[in-house]
Amino acid sequence: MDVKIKPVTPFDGQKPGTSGLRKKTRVFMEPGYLEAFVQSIFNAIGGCEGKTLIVGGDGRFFNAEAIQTILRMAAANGAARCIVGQGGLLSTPAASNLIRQRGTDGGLILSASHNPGGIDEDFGLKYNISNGGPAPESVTAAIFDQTKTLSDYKTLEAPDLDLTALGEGKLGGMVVEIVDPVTDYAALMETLFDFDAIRALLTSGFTMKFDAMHAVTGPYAKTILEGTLGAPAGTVLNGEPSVDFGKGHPDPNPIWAKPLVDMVMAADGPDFAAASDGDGDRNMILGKGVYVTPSDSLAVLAANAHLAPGYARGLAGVARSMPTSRAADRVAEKLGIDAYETPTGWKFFGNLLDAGKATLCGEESAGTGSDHVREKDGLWAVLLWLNVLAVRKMSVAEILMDHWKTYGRDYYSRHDYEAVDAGVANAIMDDLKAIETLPEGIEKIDSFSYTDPVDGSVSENQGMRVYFDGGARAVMRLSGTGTEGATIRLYLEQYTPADGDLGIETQEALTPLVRAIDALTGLKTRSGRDGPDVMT
Ligand code: VG1
Ligand code: CO
Repeated sequence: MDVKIKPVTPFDGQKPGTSGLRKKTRVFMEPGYLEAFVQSIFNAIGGCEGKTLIVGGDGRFFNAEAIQTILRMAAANGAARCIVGQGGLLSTPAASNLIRQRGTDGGLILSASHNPGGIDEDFGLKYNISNGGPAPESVTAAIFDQTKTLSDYKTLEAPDLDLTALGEGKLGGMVVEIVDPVTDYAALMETLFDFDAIRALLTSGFTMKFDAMHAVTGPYAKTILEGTLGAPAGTVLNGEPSVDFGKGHPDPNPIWAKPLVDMVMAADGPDFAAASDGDGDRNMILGKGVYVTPSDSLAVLAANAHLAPGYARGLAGVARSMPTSRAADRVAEKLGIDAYETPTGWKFFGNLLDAGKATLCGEESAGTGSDHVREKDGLWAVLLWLNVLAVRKMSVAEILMDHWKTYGRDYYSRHDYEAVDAGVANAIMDDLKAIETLPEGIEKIDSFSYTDPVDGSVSENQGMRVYFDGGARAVMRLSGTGTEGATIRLYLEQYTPADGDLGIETQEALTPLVRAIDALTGLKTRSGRDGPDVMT
């Protein structure tokens, strides 16, 4: 085997963010850039000698080339085996599942998730540990440390491998096993849900659409929904993965998945619709005439999960990221189970899931998941919703109203100010932190700090929380997944009890909060914007 040691000068800024390293594709394509980051991962995990790794990605531009580079480097670093999704494809939850099912040491997932793909768009890479979850902060910090001092990387002089044929091949001393990306994941779903009940629903005249947004879930959704569950052909929209996601944003929210939203809002629209993102870990849930906010979706699923076989035993606890609305906490309280509030990013749920403290987890950013893997899981959320709909025999709108009439409603929206000058964004955050005298109507302002209840690790500065008199809350934090300037995220939440007005239009219900935050921070003036770029 012809191992080459190649010198490399450290690159600035290879610091993993909320979910791995995300940069412009052209940055990842700079000579040595990807290699430096991959070698830093390998060094940080104590080398690759004898290890087995899962490798796959969302199929975006540069996915195929990057996988070849990673495989050569894994072989040169002494890995025993790499298990790769056919064609280089693996959804993030499917990769997490394979890491667990195959008992591997970890995996490398190539994705920039919901960010657009293409040579002038975004690329990303993250490392997941042996529990199947994103590397925790201790590991990402070690990776970042390595990137600062790296002097060389190891690779192999070898031609590209054919990733299209299933089965085993060799790259130097390393076995490369190409697996179908869907099979194991689909089998896992079948253990969790009542497929017979869902099949009966989907063949009863109930109509649904699933928008794969030209991203990785197309093959998964076609196999499971149209194949196993008998939904008619054409249920899955935009089901062919493409390197640039059909030039769209593969982001399942009312802005980027507007055609789907328009469809369910029409009188002749489907009973149920859903979408997933670039790498298949996010979900958007819609019913005829309604959009279910991700925070509400988590709460509804927590209240109804026991209706699916995989959760019939009940839930151990529910965890949500801090900016996610407190709707799930109300369900946990009623169920008499623990509710956890973690920083943004799925890596913070890993310990709670491993320790059996939480069964369901969710984020306001369209991420929902459970202890079946260690990532959020878009199709899983869709199947759980379908299972609940099949059992309760109610529409999505009825289930939502019934939920609010039981628990009250947390009006909720996130406002994003994208590509803001980083200096301005940081100053807005710093000034908010420095406020000493609370203006009238504000009860408390604090900076969220999290102590992991399992390993005691502390994560500080995870976002500013503003609590208003009367129970409303606003959260402000800077995005850790962007690739241009800073994105300010403003999360707004107003609770109305079960006997209050449950039918107000969301943005209208939140207008007073928006005004109060603007008065407090000068957000619009200072960012030079009339309003947010995106509201979800
Ligand atoms: C965003 C979301 C966060 C999510 C993360 C990764 O992070 O807010 O909830 O975990 O993306 O999701 P940030 O730091 O930009 O707010 V994905 O589907 O992009 O891997
Ligand atoms: Co994603």
